[in-house]
Amino acid sequence: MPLPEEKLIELKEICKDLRRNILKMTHAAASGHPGGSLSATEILSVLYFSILKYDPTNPNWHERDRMVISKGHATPLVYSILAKAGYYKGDDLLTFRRLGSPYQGHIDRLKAPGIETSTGSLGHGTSNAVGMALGCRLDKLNNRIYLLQSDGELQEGSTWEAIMSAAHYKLGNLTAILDRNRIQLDGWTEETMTLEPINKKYEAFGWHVIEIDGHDLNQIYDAILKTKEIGPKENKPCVIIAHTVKGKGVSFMEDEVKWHGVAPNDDELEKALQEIERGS
Ligand SMILES: Cc1ncc(C[n+]2csc(CCOP(=O)(O)OP(=O)(O)O)c2C)c(N)n1
Repeated sequence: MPLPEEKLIELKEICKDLRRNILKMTHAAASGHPGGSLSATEILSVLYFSILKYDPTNPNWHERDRMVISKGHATPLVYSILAKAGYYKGDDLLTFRRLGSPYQGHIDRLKAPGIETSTGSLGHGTSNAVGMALGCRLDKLNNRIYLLQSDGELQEGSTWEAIMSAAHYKLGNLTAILDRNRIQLDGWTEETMTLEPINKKYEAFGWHVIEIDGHDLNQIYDAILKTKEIGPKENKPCVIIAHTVKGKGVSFMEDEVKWHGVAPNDDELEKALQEIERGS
């Protein structure tokens, strides 16, 4: 099912705004992770503004959906989106990565409201999400657990233990979205440690798999709705393999390994903001 036209327009504007913030925050901090924030912008925008059940005035609302961000370095995106969702005023986002700021370089659930679980050490989010899915099922909650995974962290063995247990426990309330941007910290995943065929691996582990263009808002929305139906019907966890581009939206950052963890300087910021403005 496609997004309503008005929603689609709204989400496109939100994505532009988030991209501006990602660039400004990393520029102000002179450090951070723009590449993997820009690749996941559409995924998290659809989740936070069309799918997830939450209440920013009551972050611990028991019935909420759980959103686990396993790629805990994508902080410029996560804080920008939580500010937009109403968790923070957002006027202090430029304190990002400063001593004492709630907006630390890796997400910390004790510092910033709306963070479901602290991550940053890769390979922990999937097992956290599995535990939450089991807990919510025990509590008979009518909610879902969403998990944003990175492709680099599929090289962590603990991730596959969690993937195996999700299928064993028939966690139909769990949807993972894999940000398949093909680049990790200092190289292409397939050169560093081959991951493919990812779809067959998930299938072999008992998951339902959907593959999409991870920058197409309609495809993201439609795929998530499908997992909400298929998961509980087949008693299976679902994964959406979202094919994305690291650094998406800024021509000189796209598909460039360097921009995993480097901040733009003054000139680069200006050029990048102009590109975002033009929507090119
Ligand atoms: C256990 C662990 N080892 C190493 C690192 C250092 N590190 C930070 S990000 C990263 C990889 C980034 O690639 P990916 O996980 O695919 O993230 P994305 O491209 O989506 O930003 C690594 C190895 C880490 N955070 N955790």
